Amino acid sequence: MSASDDCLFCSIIAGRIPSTKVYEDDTTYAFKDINPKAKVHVLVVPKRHYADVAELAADDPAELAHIVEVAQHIADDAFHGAFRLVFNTGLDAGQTVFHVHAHVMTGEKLDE
Ligand code: DGP
Repeated sequence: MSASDDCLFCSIIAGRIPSTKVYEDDTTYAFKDINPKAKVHVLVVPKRHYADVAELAADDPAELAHIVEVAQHIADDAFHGAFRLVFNTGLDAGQTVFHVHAHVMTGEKLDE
């Protein structure tokens, strides 16, 4: 779970790679997805490096709960509190960046 220089999202959190910040606090960073799948599509990540949501849940469940709170705040602002939360976990589930990230999709009525 150590942060690595070659982790894309560690580089974004550190500001070495630009991103459009939506929210930040001591433990958590949120930024717009580069390839949005909804009107509002934000990635919420812990600043500490964990490969996926299972690793985060095992080591720091409070941070996982906090990520859900941040998602709720984003949706409260964007779309009366309604949102979709997705954690792709594992290559075969479509995970491409191995720093855990919640996809928060909101801002419009979503397909079922
Ligand atoms: P996943 O497939 O679940 O690992 O999602 C990775 C997401 O990360 C994908 O929706 C696109 C997004 N993404 C990849 N590279 C960048 C980047 O450099 N900047 C931003 N803002 N998003 C990125």
